Amino acid sequence: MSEANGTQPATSDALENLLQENRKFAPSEEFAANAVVKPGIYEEADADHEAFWAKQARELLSWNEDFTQTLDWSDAPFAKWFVGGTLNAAYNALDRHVENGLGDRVAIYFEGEPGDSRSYTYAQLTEEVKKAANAFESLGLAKGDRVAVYLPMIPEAVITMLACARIGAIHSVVFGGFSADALRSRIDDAEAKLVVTSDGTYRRGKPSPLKPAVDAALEAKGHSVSSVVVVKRNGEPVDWHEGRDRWWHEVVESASADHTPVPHDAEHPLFILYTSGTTGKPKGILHTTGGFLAQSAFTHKATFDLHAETDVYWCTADIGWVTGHTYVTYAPLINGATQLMYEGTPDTPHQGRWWELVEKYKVSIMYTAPTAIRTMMKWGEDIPAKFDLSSIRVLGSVGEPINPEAWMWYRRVIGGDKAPIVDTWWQTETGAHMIAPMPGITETKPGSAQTPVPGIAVDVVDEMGQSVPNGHGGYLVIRKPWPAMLRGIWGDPERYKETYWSRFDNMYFAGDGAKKDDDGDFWLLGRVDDVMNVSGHRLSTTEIESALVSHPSVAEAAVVGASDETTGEAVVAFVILRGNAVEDPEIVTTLRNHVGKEIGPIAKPRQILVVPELPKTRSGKIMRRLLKDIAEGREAGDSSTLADNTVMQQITSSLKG
Ligand code: 6R9
Repeated sequence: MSEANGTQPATSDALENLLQENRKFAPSEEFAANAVVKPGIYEEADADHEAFWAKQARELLSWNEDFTQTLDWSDAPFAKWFVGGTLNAAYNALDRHVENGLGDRVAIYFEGEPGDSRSYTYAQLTEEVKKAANAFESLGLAKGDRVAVYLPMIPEAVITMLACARIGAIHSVVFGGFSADALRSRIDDAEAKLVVTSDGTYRRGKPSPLKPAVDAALEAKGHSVSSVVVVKRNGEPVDWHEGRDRWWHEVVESASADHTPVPHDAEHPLFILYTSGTTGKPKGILHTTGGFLAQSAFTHKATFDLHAETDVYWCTADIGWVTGHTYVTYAPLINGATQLMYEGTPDTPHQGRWWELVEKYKVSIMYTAPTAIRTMMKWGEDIPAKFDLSSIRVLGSVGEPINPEAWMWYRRVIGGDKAPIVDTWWQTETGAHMIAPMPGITETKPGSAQTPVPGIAVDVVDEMGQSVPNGHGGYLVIRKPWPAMLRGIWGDPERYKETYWSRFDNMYFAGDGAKKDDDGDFWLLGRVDDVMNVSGHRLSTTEIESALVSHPSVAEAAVVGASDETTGEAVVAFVILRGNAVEDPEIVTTLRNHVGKEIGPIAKPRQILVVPELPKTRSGKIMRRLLKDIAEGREAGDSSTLADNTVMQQITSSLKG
């Protein structure tokens, strides 16, 4: 770990706390007896990991052409899974269930923030996707073209993604909270031909616009977009660009509901999803069809103990993040599950909204993030206590390490002290769960993601890439290719190799620190690189720093993630102002808004501290570790390697003043 980055000290504090944790919760006999996954699965997967995945792929997916080779790793680290196989993702998610007599099963219960609701059976959703596929084709979209999706959490988002998959077009979903600039850079990088958006959505009881950001993104000439399809959601007035813009209800609703899915190669690209890396430029993570779907479907079934006939599943993630891709759009539908989709915020119109929905839809599997759980803890347990949560039988967590207190609260208050908690570690890059308990087998431990998913080879290694013994910490790596692994970074194969495969020989380096406890269970300790995790969302320090220095008032900026009780980490920025800006009393607000505009509101620093200098090593690297000490209210640590060791003194006295 570099001197300049400084997550190490925080990591060892976290370790000490976690070592005190020794509670264990075994599944009840009844749960274990009815569980989808039986003991023995680990041995089966260990015996032959390729055979294991081949079996899952054949059992969980319908192939037009069976594959002839499970894994081709001859061009490592570029993997090919299920070579020679062909299939259609949308057919697997929809048509085949209708053909199998499940057309009347509800696929999606949708609940809008204002309280409107609608539901789609598998038959209805299939019809909508066929219409959307025809509509997109009528706009000139063809196999391999890219589509930017900038939509709120409404069924049209899922319909759009599946319609793309059906055609073989590649979707690139951009989170609705990202700015016009962020949207434009993603449109440009993928050279998207079509944008699908909406007039807007509802946020905290008020209409919130989306279309204006698309208009702003496409204002400057030289882009690749020929059509924009607009879903009418909140009815707010929008500007209209004749010839470019079309209403969804005109093009999609009038399209034919007959559409034959064509089979695509197992390695045909399914989607691109941009994620923050350690440099300023987001990476377009590329996923392909067969492997992604196989591991997604398997993990969704195994980790959540899905009984598709009876369960009601709810993942609270937005489709703008990978969790919304794998565990909202694809896996639940591939598995024929019934799921709930909710548009809004958890506290509108009241802080019990989520629990009201659990009661209303009898949600049995809930999947959310630690930041949400901690927020609910703050609001108080008398709020969920007002609702009937007895339908809940499995609780999932994702996005960041879950602290034992939040884990215990989740289990006791939401899970009625009986529902197993599955803490799932994975990434945009891994595509699907990689470390997670199997709820009918694993004795769960508060705060630990515990065991690699069957068929996944996870390890913790030291600086030299040697596996560490139990009871030790180090870097989290993946030793063998896995079906849902990213196939590359869009347009940049070198960066793919460099980012993930260059730190250790023949191992994928995830960027996370982890520890193995005495039982060999995994405990995740956060990022070891310059990526922050704010409410489960990845933000790059570099990206926010470049946004700050792009403002004319800022000479230099350094950003750190400071621990925050609710959001896990919070963005804290240290800036050196240019001479003429020093006297501006509004400067902090101006800069926060500037970051919001450049990247999106989620990236706005919680705090911006104006300082006279930044601590740097002789080689010019900013020592973020020292800034983190200040941001977290500690005495700054060892500053002996600073080029100028009076700098910390200058900073602290300027902040006091
Ligand atoms: C799925 C998702 C990935 C990063 C990852 C890690 C953190 C995710 C976690 C977790 C501890 C968990 N992370 N799940 N850390 N325990 N259960 O969040 O993908 O947005 O790409 O973030 O999130 O640091 O490296 P993504």
